[in-house]
Amino acid sequence: MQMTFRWYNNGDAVKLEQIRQLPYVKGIVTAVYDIPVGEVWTEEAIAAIKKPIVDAGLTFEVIESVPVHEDIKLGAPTRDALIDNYCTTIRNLGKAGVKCICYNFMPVFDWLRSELQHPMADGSKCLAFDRDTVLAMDPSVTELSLPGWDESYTHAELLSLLDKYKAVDEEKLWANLGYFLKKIIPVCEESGIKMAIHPDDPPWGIFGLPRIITGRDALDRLCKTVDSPANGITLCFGSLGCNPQNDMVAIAAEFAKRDRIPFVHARNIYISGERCFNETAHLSECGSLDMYKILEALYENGFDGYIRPDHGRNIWNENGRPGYGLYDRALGASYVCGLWEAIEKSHK
Ligand code: CS2
Ligand code: MN
Repeated sequence: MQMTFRWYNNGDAVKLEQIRQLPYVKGIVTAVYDIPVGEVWTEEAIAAIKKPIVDAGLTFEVIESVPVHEDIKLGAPTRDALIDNYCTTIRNLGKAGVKCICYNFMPVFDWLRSELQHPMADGSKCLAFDRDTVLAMDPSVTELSLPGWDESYTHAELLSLLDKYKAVDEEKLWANLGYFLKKIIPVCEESGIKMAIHPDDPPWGIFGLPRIITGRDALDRLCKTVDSPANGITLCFGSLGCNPQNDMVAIAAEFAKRDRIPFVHARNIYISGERCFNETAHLSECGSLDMYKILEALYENGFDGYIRPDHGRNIWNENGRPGYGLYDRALGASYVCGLWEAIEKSHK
């Protein structure tokens, strides 16, 4: 297991000097943010983000994310050229020593929440999802902006994208994912890279958009689509775990055993109702997930990939990027490393 920490390069209020003082964090998870989606990440652009990380004594082995252009998800005629660019980016990342690429295949939106600063009883703030509040923000019927997304799209762009997806149901999205994977996985194999698809967050369809990476059967189908260890998953506890039907301990055990988990996002959430949840401190007793049991299932089934703490709360008045401040993620990483040490030593 290698503990890592997500860092948004020089644009991040959290500094590498701070991260390097967390002795259990060995590596950085980052991305090139200034190249438009669909274009090639050049060797120069990759070298520029890598340098400060290795200079700080941290590893540069995990990318989150190389975003997938909407035309690939839509299966548009332009997709072949875009997939060629994606393959070139994979090759360039492989040359720079990257071993794992996290990505997602969610149409239009990545994660969705109703609130980014949900007040908790102890004065901390967290990301929360309330089903009715989110449904009331449907961009096709209101002008309301979705928390976290108002800078990514204009209202007109959103409407046009939502319109294009009317022709893409779940099966079509699976077909488009399969088309993409069949082209990129051989390139990953040559480049020493494992792809790690991030589950849909939350794992159910929203605003009529299909979402397919939602639970155990979907992960099984994904693995079978291209049967290679390079075609893996990011086991994001909080994304899958907010559907109580997803047995996270069983999922962790099964896919670690199948050697398909190169990357783990350790996050706890509290399920407060049907399709309602809020994020919590990482500690098991704070949320609905048994972090110890999930990590133990990973350990017992041979997991030896990368882990990072996912989404922290906003504590101590930090006011960081939603989910990505320093303090609560640092506490989360420490907690996960503590659990891991205990699991390791009790299994000797
Ligand atoms: C992340 C995702 O912040 C988060 O919720 O887990 O945004 C993740 O980076 C992407 O889905 C991966 O492509
Ligand atoms: Mn995640």
